[in-house]
Amino acid sequence: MLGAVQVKKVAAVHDLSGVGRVSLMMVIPILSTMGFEVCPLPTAILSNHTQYPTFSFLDLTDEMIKIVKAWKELNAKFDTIYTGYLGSSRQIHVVQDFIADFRQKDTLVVVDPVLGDNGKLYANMTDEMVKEMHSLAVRADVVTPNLTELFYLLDLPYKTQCTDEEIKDYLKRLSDKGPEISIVTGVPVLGDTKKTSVYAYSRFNDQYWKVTCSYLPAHYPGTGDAFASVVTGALMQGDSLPLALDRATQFILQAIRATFGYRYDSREGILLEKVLPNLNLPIQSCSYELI
Ligand code: PXL
Repeated sequence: MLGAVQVKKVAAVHDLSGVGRVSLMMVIPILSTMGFEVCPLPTAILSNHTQYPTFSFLDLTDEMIKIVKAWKELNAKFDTIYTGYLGSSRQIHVVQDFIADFRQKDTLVVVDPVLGDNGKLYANMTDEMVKEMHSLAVRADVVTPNLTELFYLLDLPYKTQCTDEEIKDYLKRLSDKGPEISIVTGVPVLGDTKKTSVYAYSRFNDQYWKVTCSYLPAHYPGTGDAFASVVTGALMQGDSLPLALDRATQFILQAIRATFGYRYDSREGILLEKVLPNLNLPIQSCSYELI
């Protein structure tokens, strides 16, 4: 309609961590840069992310209930609901109710099931959280675990040496529980330690995709948040799934390359500020494969 507002809204259900770039401090700049209004529903406030040895932690479950109630009274509407790090197992029920209340026919629901990395749960995460996160993930349209989180969600032992066929089977099993699209990040390439892949399954056309890129030997917290944010933004912009995967993978690689050469405490995360404008450049080359 002529003159109607064109800026889509995304409700972003993530924590706010003051130091170390993760969660809302990734989600807000990335999705704003990609042209969307971000409406945060903060899950917890932390001094810094939980990969530092100490942190303060304020659980916002009770406040979230009030925020959701106020949003209902306002009749707020969201094109997308995108969840990440959650603060307690009880809170996951609040998030499920929020999704049930605000989901409409065309709402995109993205669940990044933030639980752990490198085969281990993050500090503060419990088996109860894993169970609840599973019940949230199966309600998503798009789910974006890393390899560790994928194994936790499927209740399988963690391993890093996986064939294409195994990953395809895991993604199919996850999608069979509900999500239209299942994506897994950070899968080491068999026999090549200098490469890493992301894989995705789309139930709609029963297709599997893979994007492989260079792996640099450094660990930066928050890259999963950045990846899921770019995938969310790309899908909201109307990109196909493989294009969204390619854009997110290339963006993370650019960000890691922009960070890697410095003398720097990697716990502070990728230097997002140096690469944000890249999100508005046309994609230079695609490397996705149908597998
Ligand atoms: O990037 C995932 C993440 C999000 N939020 C908090 C975290 C982490 C990972 O460590 O600690 C608070």
